[in-house]
Amino acid sequence: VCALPLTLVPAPALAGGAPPAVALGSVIPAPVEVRADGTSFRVTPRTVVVAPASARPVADRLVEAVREATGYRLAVVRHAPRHASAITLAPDRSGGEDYQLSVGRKGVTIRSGGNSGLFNGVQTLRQLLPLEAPWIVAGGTIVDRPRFAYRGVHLDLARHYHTPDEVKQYIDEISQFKVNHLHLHLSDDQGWRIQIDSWPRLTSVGGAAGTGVDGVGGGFLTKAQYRDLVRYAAARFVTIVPEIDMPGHVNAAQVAYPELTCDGVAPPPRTDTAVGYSSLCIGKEVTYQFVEDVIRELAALTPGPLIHIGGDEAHATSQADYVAFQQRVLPLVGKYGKKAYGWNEITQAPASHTAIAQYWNTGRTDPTLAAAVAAGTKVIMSPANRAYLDMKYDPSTRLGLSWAGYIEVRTAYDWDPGTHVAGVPESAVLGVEAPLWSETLRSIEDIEFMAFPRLTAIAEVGWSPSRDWESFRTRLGAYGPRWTARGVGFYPSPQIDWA
Ligand code: TNX
Repeated sequence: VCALPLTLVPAPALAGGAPPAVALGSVIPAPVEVRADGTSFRVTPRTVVVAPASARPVADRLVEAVREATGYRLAVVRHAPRHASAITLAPDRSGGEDYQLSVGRKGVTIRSGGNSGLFNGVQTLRQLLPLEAPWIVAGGTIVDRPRFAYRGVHLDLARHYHTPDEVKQYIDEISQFKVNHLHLHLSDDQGWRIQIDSWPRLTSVGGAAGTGVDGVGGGFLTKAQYRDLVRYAAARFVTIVPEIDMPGHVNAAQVAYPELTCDGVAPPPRTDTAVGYSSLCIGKEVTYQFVEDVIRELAALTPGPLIHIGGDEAHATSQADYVAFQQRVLPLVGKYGKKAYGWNEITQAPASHTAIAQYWNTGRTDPTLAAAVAAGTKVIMSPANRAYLDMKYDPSTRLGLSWAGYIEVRTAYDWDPGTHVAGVPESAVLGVEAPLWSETLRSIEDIEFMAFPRLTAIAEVGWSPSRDWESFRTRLGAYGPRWTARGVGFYPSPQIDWA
């Protein structure tokens, strides 16, 4: 069993054969245990994928990945013919996301108790396949499991709408790093991005052309498109977490439905990037009718366990009103069978003690959060000065904001979610999430430039048991050509020696 840095020792060549181009441990996020044994396996057009019927969905992803890498269309069979060269998916009794990958002369075996674990093993195998022929994989064994159950990204569709195809492209990329949640920010002051049948003007007005920062963009997801996205993500073991932000960040809803303001007068549409000026009317009953309708329809669209109700930056809501609102709204999520998730401000309300708080502040202490944690609140860590993918890398970055500082790759890597905030022990932390707000982002190219390579740092923080910057930067430098080959325009950080 090697410690992290040793996993980078290349496996020796087979006699007479070409050496494996990728060391067994050259994987992001770093696996828990790596034992290279000096053998190797070669993928050929006659290699078969062996999988029981239950693992067929993972086998299909594996076939797709091998075809993308090598051009070979491997057959999927239930039982391997004798002497066949095989990649075998083998269910066993281990935990759902854990997996074991063994590579020997005759084949590769990925074992896991769950399809999510088999999928994780497939993602590891993808990184072990060289970028070019010969398709030789280093021999040995990897035993791997996640540190945290929740490893997420967030994407803001409200400030600029991003199409279902763009979201799918992002899912394809994030799932390769074992990221398993995608939080979609579906409403904000500028726009409303999800069809709600009981309040149709939310999208006919709030999702119209021009409803984006600087009047650029507009659009929304129909329920059919949303369901299709949920299915697409699920096939890659990514759970979509929908967010409707309230009681602040609601200007677009109030433009569509003036009864959601206290004076009943529609505010002007907003395409600037100010925050903290809008609030639902806490004392009006129609507010709770609206909120309940939205939560009910959202819950019906959501197979996953979580609904995010926002709750950030409600500067136009008094503290007493804010708490009164959350005391009523957080339990509504439970009424529709889901667990409530919100930005860390929700911890001001006692009803958050059965909810999940997303820590986005930049400090290392937060007495309100710590008190909530002592009372039962669970936490997902997104400290803005570490995990925000919309912060500029340095002052010259053409996209992004800088209110939480500049975040180079090492800054995103060098922190520990289990000790980051006083009074929030690892046992209270469900995981990490890397938000990507889109005030300055227009296209999938913009998304990719801000997310990569930094997201891989957050993914490793969430998955791997320990961090080792030198090992990480070596593995990341070696990974770069894979993005280039797929046309992903990543930021070529000067902290990394790119291959
Ligand atoms: C703060 S982070 C916000 C968002 C902005 C973001 C920009 C949070 C919960 N709220 O409204 O888009 O900063 O970085």
